[in-house]
Amino acid sequence: MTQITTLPSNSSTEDIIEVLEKDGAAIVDDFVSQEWLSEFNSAIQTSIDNYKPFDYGEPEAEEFLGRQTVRLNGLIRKAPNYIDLITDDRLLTIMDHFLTPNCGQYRLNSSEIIEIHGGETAQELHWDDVIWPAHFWAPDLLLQFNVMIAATDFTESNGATLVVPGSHKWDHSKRQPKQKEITQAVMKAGSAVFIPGKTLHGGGNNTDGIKRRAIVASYVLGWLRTQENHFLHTSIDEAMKWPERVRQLLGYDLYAHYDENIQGGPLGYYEYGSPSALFENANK
Ligand SMILES: O=C(O)CCC(=O)C(=O)O
Ligand SMILES: [Fe+2]
Repeated sequence: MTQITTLPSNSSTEDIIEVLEKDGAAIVDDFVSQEWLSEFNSAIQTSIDNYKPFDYGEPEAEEFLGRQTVRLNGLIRKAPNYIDLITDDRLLTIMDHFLTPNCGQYRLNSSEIIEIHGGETAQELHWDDVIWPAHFWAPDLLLQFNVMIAATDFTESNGATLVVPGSHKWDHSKRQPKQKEITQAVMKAGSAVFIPGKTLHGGGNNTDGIKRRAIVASYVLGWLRTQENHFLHTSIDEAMKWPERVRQLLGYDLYAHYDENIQGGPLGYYEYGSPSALFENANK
């Protein structure tokens, strides 16, 4: 039976990167503190209590996103301490390693709650990079990197994420996982599972009715469109109060990069310059 390597909370980013390079997945125990998690969970609870199912449109989208699953995005607005997560030094070091070889600057792609309730069926195994056509043109180019924090315990019976370690190196058009190659990200609340965009994975089925809540922070190459439109969850006045790095991650920057390996930009003009001009007198 295959397993995801679980690393202790004091692991170095080098150790985490080594496992991720080899297996395409890793769990880090106690990645966030219990204090941070309870503050986050209290802040988000109102939004979860007020949740009204979205109309996802196509039945395929409904099937994929889940009929017994509460999903929310816009976490930057719904839970103020989400900012600490997306600017966590360890996360950014790992993103620097995996994403900056393919771009100048990366951005936050999506911020999500995925709370799987009783009766939810397993999500189709997939790789997250598939939402950009570039995935099919350049199947080996990593576009996006997903980190999921367990906001409740993830167990075999409440929908812990299904993961296929090693699948980041497969030719996905040729190879399907065998049952024994699929495992689950079983972990305690506060732990994190790292899933780069070429690794096969999917939400698990919930047979015991105990709610399984994940906090997602995914990052994407800065020259691709982000899955979530972060601007619409905030205002310039609110963004003014954030640290500059948070604004950059949310897209209030100009993407430009020119070196011998990769060239592109400028993208994201505001008045033919960087949107950061809007914040010139704000906190750095
Ligand atoms: O909820 C999970 O465990 C995984 C969800 C997922 O992979 C997705 O929605 O893309
Ligand atoms: Fe996914």
